Amino acid sequence: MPNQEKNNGDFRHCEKHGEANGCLSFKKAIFEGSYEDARLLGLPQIAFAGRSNVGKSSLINAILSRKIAYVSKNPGKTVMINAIKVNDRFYFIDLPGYGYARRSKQMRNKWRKTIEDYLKNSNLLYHVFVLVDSRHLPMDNDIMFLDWLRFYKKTFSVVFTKTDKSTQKDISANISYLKKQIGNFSYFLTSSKKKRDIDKLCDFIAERVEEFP
Ligand SMILES: Nc1nc2c(ncn2[C@@H]2O[C@H](COP(=O)(O)OP(=O)(O)OP(=O)(O)O)[C@@H](O)[C@H]2O)c(=O)[nH]1
Ligand SMILES: [Mg+2]
Repeated sequence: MPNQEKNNGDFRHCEKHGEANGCLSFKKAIFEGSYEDARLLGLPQIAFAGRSNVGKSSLINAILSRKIAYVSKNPGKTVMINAIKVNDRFYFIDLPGYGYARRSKQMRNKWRKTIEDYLKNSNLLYHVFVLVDSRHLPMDNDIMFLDWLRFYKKTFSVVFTKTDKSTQKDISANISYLKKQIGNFSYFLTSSKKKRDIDKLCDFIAERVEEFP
C-alpha cells in the first residue's frame, strides 16, 4: 500500500543516515536502454518523473549506489525514456524531465506526449515517484502533473529533492502549499548528495517489489 501520510514530515527523522536492507537488496543493476516508447518492457516498473533538473537521475544513482543513470550538467538532457533493470526483477524508469523552458513549445509537447503515453498505457507500471525541488514552491506544471496522475488513478508519492540546499521552513511551507493544491499525499524528504532518506525510499521500494507478480 502507498504510505499515505506514513512519512509524517518530521524533519528530524531524516537526519538518520545509513543504508537499510532495501538498498542493499538492489545488487544487480543494468542499463537496459533508451526508448521513445517503453510500454512493452516485460517486467514491473517504477518510474521517476519530475521537472527537468529536479534530480531524477541522481536519485536513481543514490538508490542503486552507482552511477548508472546519466546526470546532466545542463537541464533537459534526458530526452528518451531510460530503463534500468534491477535484480532481473523490475525496471527503474528514468523519465524525461518536463517543463524545460528553453525548448520549443513543439518539443515540450512532444516530451509531454512521450511521458503521458507511457504512463497511461504501461500495464506493468506499479508506482510513480514525482520529484519536486524542496527549495521552491511546487510549480504549476508539478501540480498539473500530480492532478493528471490522480485522474488516471496512478499510484504515486512525492519525493522532495535537494534538501541539503533547503531549510525546514521552506520544506514545511512547500508541503502545506502542495496539500492545499492537491489534498493529502505521501512523500519523502531526500538529498541524493547527502543520502538523506534514501534508506526509507529503498525500504519502500523493496516492499512494493514484494507485491509484484
Ligand atoms: N545539492 C544537490 N544537488 C543535486 C541533488 N540531486 C541532484 N543534484 C544536482 O542537480 C542537477 C540535476 O540532476 P539530475 O539528476 O541530472 O536531474 P534530472 O532530473 O535527471 O535532470 P534531467 O534528466 O535533465 O531532467 C545536477 O547538477 C545534480 O548534481 C541533491 O540531492 N543535492
Ligand atoms: Mg536525468
